[in-house]
Amino acid sequence: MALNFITADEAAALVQHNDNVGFSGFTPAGCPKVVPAAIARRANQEHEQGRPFKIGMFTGASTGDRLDGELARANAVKFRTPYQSNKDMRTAINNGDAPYFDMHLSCEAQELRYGFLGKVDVAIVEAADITEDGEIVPTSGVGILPTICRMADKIIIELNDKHPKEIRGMHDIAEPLDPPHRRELPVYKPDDRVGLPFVKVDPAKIVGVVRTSEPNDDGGFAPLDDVTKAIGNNVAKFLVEEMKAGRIPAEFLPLQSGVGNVANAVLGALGSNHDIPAFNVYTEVIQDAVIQLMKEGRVKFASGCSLSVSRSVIKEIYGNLDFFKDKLLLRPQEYSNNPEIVRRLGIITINTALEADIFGNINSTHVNGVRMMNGIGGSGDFTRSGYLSIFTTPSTAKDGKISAFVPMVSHLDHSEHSVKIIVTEYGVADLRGKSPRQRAEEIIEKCAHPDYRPLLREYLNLGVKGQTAQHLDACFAFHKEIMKSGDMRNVNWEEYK
Ligand code: 0RQ
Repeated sequence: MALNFITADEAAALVQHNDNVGFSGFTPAGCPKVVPAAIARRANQEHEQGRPFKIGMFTGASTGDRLDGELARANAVKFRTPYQSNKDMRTAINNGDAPYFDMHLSCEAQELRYGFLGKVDVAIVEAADITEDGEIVPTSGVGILPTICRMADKIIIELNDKHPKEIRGMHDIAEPLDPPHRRELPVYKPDDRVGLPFVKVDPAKIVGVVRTSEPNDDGGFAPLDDVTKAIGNNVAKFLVEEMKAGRIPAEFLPLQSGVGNVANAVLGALGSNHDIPAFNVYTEVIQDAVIQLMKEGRVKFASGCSLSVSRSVIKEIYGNLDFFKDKLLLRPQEYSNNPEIVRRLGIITINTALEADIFGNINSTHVNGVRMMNGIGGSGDFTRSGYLSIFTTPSTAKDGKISAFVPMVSHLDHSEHSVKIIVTEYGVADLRGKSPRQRAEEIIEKCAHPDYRPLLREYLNLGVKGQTAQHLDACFAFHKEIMKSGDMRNVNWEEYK
């Protein structure tokens, strides 16, 4: 069947008001780049004519400004799920203009199949290659691509020539059966393949192919500062000690690390610490540091859902496919983040907290319990099932006015039961085998900023008896203080004594 080449505006005309649209990709990698902007233009035109135009949005995770930013600014969002990190989308969510629900990334594809989230009318997917019989080779990010292609009535392809056709073979595409027919997901080692190197769809559903030549967003990383460097080194030192104590096998275990500067710094520190052997990565987001370590022989293999790397690094990978192709594997998020696989492989998980409480509960998503930051992403998929679940955070935010450690988290994403280790620039709190009071003492003395240690010690000694010494009147005093004076250091416990 011949492919129907169309323009982005013609593709946008195939999307109707109220449609639920699934997008490929994971982080800006692998996301469509020109059709979403054309849909946003169409929404603006419809709104000018006094007609409604909004779409439901299923993405893999965060996307680029050309997707989330454009649709948020056009006020074209009927609903949005899951993880996002675009400034304008975040504003639309927190203003109530874009209804948003957050979920664990590994669950999204199955919840679509179970029918929990409604119909997928259109799938818009970026491809490096497409054949007339319906074989789609994804680009640098996969996300929920196989599921939305199978479920959608219509598929629109962005065929992007910035990604060479020769990356065919770098993907492993599969979908599990649904209960009661689900079998194990047979990934026993990070480099095990369980599917096909392409997504196979019914070619009759492909309503149009739009040619593009759009590069991925250029993420880039801030230069390492003293705080991120210290956090990275603390994680590396801790893992070396665990290995020496025999609690991590000598050949080491696969690693997952979240997104951002801290994650990049941690990987860099692990790579340059030669007490740690060359290791494998089983993660969702493969960042620049992994590619650098691969070149140095410190990372042997990386399985992920996307290559979320800067433009110069993606060019380097595509220019050296002979070296990289058998060391990198991109999977759907249902596999890259699957708790069954995470627990089987014994993954060491490293994610970033927005705030933690002194008893070991983590808030990854809500500023002051109210405003959505990004979403839980894959942190829950990995943390709950990990061999050793680590959270990192700078000890303070906003020039020291906010403590990352509070008496009670203002929103809960990861409970005390799943969190084993917390690391800041000051040190490592090991929460394993400790009671809530012992955990609080460990976190205050090892991780909290010295400015906040006396305040947190005083809180712990307000005289509450019980398993967990939470003072129900005082537990949000830090959060109330930031709203009142703008600085948590002004908290005064006298009124609670
Ligand atoms: O704001 O940039 O305006 O100064 O939050 O904080 O320290 O730069 O850290 O970029 O790694 O983000 C948890 C949001 C951390 C992220 C979170 C302010 C701070 C700054 C960012 P400014 P940093 P990061 C894989 C795993 C959840 C999902 C996850 C995240 C901004 O890591 O989204 O782990 N994690 N996914 O000043 C108010 C506080 C604050 C605060 C920090 N307590 N109150 N503001 N900030 N702490 C990813 C995927 O799943 C795809």
